[in-house]
Amino acid sequence: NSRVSVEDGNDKDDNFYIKRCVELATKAIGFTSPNPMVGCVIVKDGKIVGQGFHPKAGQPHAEVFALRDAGDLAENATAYVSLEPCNHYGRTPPCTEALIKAKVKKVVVGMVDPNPLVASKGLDRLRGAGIDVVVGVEEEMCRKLNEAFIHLMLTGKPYLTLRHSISMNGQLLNQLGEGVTENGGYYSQFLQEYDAVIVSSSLTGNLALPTSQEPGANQPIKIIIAKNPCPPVPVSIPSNEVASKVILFTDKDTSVEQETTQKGFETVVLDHINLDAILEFCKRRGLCSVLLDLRGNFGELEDLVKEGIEQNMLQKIVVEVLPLWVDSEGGGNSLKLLNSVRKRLQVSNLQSKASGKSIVLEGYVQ
Ligand code: AOF
Ligand code: ZN
Repeated sequence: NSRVSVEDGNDKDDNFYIKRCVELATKAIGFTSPNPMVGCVIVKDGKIVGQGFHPKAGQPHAEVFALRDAGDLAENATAYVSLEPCNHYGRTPPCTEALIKAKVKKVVVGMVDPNPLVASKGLDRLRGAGIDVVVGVEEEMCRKLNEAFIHLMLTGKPYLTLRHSISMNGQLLNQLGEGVTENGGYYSQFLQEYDAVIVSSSLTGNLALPTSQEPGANQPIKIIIAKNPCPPVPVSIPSNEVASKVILFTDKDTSVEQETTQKGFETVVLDHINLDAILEFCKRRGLCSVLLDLRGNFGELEDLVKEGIEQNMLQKIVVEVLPLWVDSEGGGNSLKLLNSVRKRLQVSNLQSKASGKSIVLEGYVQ
């Protein structure tokens, strides 16, 4: 075991173990909302003697699983946690007390918990009990892991991402590229991170509703927007969709055909369909991350996109570029939709990756 100390006094092993915590935490990707994903390892004499992650809201926290796993070996050990241990009674008791009781010597934390109920109080409690505490190891990685949770805690709003596909000549496409929806494709991986995905009712026709193909993946709740000027266009939803996973949002001027209402999907009727109301609904349901997915005949989503951009409601934008050059016929609604919005957005940390035959761009709205 070679322990190398770096200049700021941060032990390189600390980074290694916090990365391991993040890796453990992601085993519960998509399943923890409204809670964050958290991982914990207990290390003694350079060896991992216990590990755990938070699987789901209502279940024990990462520290509890890791301490159980370590048993008596936790005494005088170092606990690594990707998020500050909580110091409050929520659905579960405080992790600080569990760590103190287990007599750990030191706690290394990835980032402070933005939850106002915790917000450094967990660190204070541990220090008060004579435990050595280090904070801010691999902080960026820990933040990225829980960007939706952090956003919700700081703003009180669910995290909102806009996704769309374009051709090489910059036309909006209503299709996805080859290979991206399959297991391992960006779209399949990306979907499992979201609690809800908003799609147009036309997606329920020939195009399949968004489903992640990752084994055992979280499947986001599908929020179907059924909105039509006159005459109302029928909404048909494949019967293989589990009713509890579909919520229909409509307005009082749209008549949803009987065939659909009979399927028993939860239906929310608003005076006017708007993003703010949908996000508020999601928040009340404990849905922290929402994907506005421009697929199908996304005319029904046009006002939502405009509202999202004009009211600065977007946190992330994902654009898939397909290796296609299309004419005005093949390009869905063309860029008219997005260009009609009178607002500039600054995007930061733009990153690209290849998936299937497409290139995917991802950036954060400042
Ligand atoms: C931790 N370890 O693994 C998680 C933490 O209702 P509860 O008891 O589940 O508490 C939820 C809050 O606890 C959540 O909002 C966040 O602040 C923190 N989550 N804390 O020490 C964990 N998941
Ligand atoms: Zn806790």
